[in-house]
Amino acid sequence: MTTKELKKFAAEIRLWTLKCVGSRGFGHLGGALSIVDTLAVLYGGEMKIDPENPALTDRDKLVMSKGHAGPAVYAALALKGYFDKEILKTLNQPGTTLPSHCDRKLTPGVDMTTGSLGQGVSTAIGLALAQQMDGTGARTFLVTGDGEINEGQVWEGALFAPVHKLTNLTWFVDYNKKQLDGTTHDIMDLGDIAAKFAAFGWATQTIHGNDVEAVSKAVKKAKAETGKPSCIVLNTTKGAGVPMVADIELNHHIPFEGEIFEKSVEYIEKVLADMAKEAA
Ligand SMILES: Cc1ncc(C[n+]2csc(CCOP(=O)(O)OP(=O)(O)O)c2C)c(N)n1
Repeated sequence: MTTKELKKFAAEIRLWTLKCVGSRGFGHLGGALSIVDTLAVLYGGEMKIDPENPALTDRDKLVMSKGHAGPAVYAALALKGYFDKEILKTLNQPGTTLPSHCDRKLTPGVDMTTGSLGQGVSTAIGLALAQQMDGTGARTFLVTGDGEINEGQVWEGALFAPVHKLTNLTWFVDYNKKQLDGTTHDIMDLGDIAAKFAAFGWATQTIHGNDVEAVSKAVKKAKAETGKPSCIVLNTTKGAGVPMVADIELNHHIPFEGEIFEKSVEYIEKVLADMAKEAA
């Protein structure tokens, strides 16, 4: 996809993330929106996948370790054709295939069950190691939150991957500077994240994580890396792309119905309409 197409895809993911969470009336919207541009780049072409065949054995895999960002993943999957977009409006309802947190057994296209923060690092490393042993050339992409990397388990994985030269593993840290009930600075300051990963033996990049062009370049660079796994620190905004959500100070899990829902959808629909006008 071109940069313009990626921007449009990101806006569409945002729109359907809003509709998905809006159907339930509340949800983890801030951290879902901050990671949308990375999802747009990955599902927009950087990941080797086949929506017609979600179980393709040598596919690339995504582990959304911050599993509460499920609605953004589901929106990307629906837009890629894994399932009907209307299913997005069944989020967390009884019998749904879309629980609030990612579940690989329920949702076509979801590669790993997540939600217990920190654990996705270990499972992503297992997947990457297996891909390497199989020699298919497939890759694993891992997304953690910044609050999530307060978990001790994460740092065992950070140590393991470079030792085992998992060059097929790319770890995105969604550095939106907020966690559940405050800032990462106030709760347990992370210091220089990239420097910590570099010290563990990772190839590191720190980029603007809500800029599809920057994410796209960074993923290509990570793919070209030899001998080291890659960590991409994404400088993002919690609620990115939707001011009605980004402007709420504590926007981790918010009520999302009525006026805020309508204004947010209206906002993104206008973004998409402006893009269409510009393209015409
Ligand atoms: C092991 C574990 N402890 C606590 C929680 C509850 N919880 C869900 S999201 C969250 C905050 C995560 O913050 P961050 O990783 O920064 O996510 P983001 O801001 O990107 O949404 C917490 C504490 C959990 N899911 N798993």
